[in-house]
Amino acid sequence: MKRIVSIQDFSCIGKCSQSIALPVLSAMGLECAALPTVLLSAHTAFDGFYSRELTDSIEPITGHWKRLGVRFDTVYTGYLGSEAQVALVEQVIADFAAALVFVDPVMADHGKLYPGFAPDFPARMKELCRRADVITPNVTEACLLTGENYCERHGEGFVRALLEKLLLLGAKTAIVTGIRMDENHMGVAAMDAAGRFSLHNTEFIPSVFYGTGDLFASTCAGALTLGMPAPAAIALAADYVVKTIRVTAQDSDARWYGVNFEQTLPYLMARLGMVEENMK
Ligand code: PXL
Repeated sequence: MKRIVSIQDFSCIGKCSQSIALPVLSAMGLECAALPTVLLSAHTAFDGFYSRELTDSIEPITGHWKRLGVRFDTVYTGYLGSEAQVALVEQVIADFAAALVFVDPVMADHGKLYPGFAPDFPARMKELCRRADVITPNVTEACLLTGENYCERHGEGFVRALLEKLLLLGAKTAIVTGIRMDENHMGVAAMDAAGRFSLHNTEFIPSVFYGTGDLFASTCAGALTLGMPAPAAIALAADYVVKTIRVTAQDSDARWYGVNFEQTLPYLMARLGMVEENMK
């Protein structure tokens, strides 16, 4: 069985980060080791959240894993609480020499940094992106990483330039989520080091749910770890997110500030050929 280490926060309430990565990667048939970076009562969109950085625990945990001789096929990083944590994660990447390093530079959305991130955090995140095989910023994060101006409508020229600038950071494949070329679609654009460009458009559903970026990243990291080519991994992850948003939008009780991905795991597994065709 392939093994992936997911390095991001644990939010007790609000579906995001580890509470998405663990079930999604498990459903995909991967063993997921979770290294929590921050413990939060609820994710940062909730007023008055309690947060405790677990920076001091990272080295003791990974030190134990090293002594045990644990190996990972993929290192997958998401929400990191501080620049000190970025440095520790760089060390994890160096120590475990995984075949795939997947960095989701979680720090911002809708043109703004998430609460708690200092304005110079993106510069540090850029350094981490250098060590990645694959990076998956949303448009806001991609603009912060490249110095492009954030905008809400994206022509192909803008998207290609964004991807080219992201690749200059050093990753082998850059994937940008939340591309809005027209009213009715939302897309995921990608470019690899050979300059191959792809755009996967899905229906745009006008609702805002937290954790959709995490759902995309977990699914995409899982699919790449399973050996899928990048375009297929992107299509699977984007389709799964849209299916999940559609289901969540119908739930008048969807109050936990996250998407109901639990209800759509059978779809994901069916797409992977893990359950009966008729569950698609
Ligand atoms: O979904 C990204 C994310 C991850 N972790 C925490 C967050 C957010 C977005 O708000 O608050 C703690």
